[in-house]
Amino acid sequence: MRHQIDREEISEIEKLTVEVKQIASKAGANLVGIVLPRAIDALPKIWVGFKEIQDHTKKTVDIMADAKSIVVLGYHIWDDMLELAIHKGEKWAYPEYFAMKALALEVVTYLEKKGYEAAITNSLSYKRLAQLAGFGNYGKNALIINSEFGPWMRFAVVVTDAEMKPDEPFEKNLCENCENCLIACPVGALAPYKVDYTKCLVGIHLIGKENFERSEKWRKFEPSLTMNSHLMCMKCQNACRYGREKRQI
Ligand code: B12
Repeated sequence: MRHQIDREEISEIEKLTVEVKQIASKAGANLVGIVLPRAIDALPKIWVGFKEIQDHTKKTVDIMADAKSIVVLGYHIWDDMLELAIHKGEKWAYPEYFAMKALALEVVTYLEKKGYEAAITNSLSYKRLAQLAGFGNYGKNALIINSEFGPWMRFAVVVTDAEMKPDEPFEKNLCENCENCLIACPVGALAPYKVDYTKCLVGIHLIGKENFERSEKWRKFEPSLTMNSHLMCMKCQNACRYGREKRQI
């Protein structure tokens, strides 16, 4: 009898896992993976220390006491136009992240309708979660590299008390001896597996380290299309040998 109950429970878990993955894919996710809270919580917290985020990444239990699964969503950046940054004074808006939020909300709504607790979080390391979800490896450009989409992926994360079947972590190193990204960075912000945000052009904008708007030197890497917008530097992503075919659609 006990054996039968266990099997029923497992099939419920598997059924929900399939359903959530289908909902997310229908909403536009290109990759969906499940990570168990204990897998990420076993790793030490990371100091982010970037702009207003003067904090460590959190443990899943700090976000939801009874968390049982983490849904990791990957969204393909198929065109440079998605790399738009639009500013309003000190604040910045990114269309790619609006898309990610809408996607994550679909998953939250679905789980809540089923009676589970679900919350979008920004306080866990997305890159670690993406590797644990099996999406790709932590690359020399400090981005997750997927064999199909390359680094052209953005992530969103939903923590839930619903039990789901975890995916296997990604274990290969796709970079091998390649250092294209390190060479391509126009400001020398990359060392293998590390980005210096005080040098990275994307970071410089955000921390206002120098008067970027007047800095013609870097303008060519971040062209302005309108009064309040520019495309974020993509040199390290463009240099990657993975994901190029998928951008020509
Ligand atoms: C702060 C931040 C930035 C800062 C600082 C970057 C940084 N230091 O990580 C700045 C503004 C510079 C930045 C720039 C960009 N970012 Co950013 N950023 C973030 C944010 C909010 C936090 C990242 C963080 O915790 N950094 C702190 C550092 C210390 O963490 P870490 O790199 O994970 O550190 C660990 C690793 O280095 C690891 N490690 C070191 N060596 C090795 C080697 C191996 C083999 C392994 C496995 C691990 C490993 O050990 C460290 C400690 O444990 C995340 C969102 C999130 N919630 O996670 C997005 C995020 C990382 N950014 C992202 C992107 C896309 C970008 C940009 C391309 C700009 C853009 N278009 O959005 C550029 C790319 C610059 C680059 N080459 O990395 C994506 C990454 C997608 C991907 N494919 O990986 C994220 C996940 C946002 C998202 N929603 O998708 N970003």
